[in-house]
Amino acid sequence: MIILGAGGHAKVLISALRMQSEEILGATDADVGKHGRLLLDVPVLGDDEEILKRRAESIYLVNGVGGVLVHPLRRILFERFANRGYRFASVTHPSAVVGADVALSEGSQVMAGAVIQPGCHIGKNAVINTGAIVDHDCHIGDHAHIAPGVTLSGGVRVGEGSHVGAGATVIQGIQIGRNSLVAAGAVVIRDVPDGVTVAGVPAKEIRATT
Ligand code: JB3
Repeated sequence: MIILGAGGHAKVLISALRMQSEEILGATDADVGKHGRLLLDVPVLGDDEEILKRRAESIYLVNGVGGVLVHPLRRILFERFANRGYRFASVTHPSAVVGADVALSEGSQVMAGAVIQPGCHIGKNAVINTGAIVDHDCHIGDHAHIAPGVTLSGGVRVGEGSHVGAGATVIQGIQIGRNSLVAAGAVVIRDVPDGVTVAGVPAKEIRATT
């Protein structure tokens, strides 16, 4: 496995992968100042050219860049390498609880202490971060990020590329559009359209995201 990015999110992933004894060749990073250093015990090999030196079928990639909306680098990296035939591993921390018949898509990441109840779909390259609760029959779109401590009640849909901020609560059956941002701590009791930011209790639209 090779991890893309050598920052905070990558460190958390390395910790999860180590608990499953996965072999990690190294990480890549755009910052030359990190090249040759260690992230935990994993060497930073160089930039993303290090990946292209290896045949797509010979390695799995792990997307170590966490951010979704401010700059959609996480999505860009996933698409750049997936389009060249590279495969992204799905990572689930051993302490996460993943219910029966949950569908985890390519490159999805479920962090420590997260709970995903039955009937959920987690899209490609999506993150269910530390301690988040995703209750039954939720649909999390590709490239979406559910931040630490979020609670999604039953049957919530989160659109592609959206970010639900730390500690937010979304009541049952709500639909959140694509590329939208739910601010940290918000309580969402109405549907959220595409491309907007909502904040507060109850959450209200405060601006367009893009
Ligand atoms: O809130 C939590 C629990 N986690 C946050 C996570 C979701 O997002 C975390 O606190 C941070 O806010 C953020 O983590 P992330 O994405 O690891 O950010 P940072 O620590 O800044 O590391 C990003 C790394 O990606 C940096 O070392 C960049 O140099 C590197 N990078 C930038 N462009 C790149 C590229 N790496 C590769 N391989 N390729 C690039 O094109």
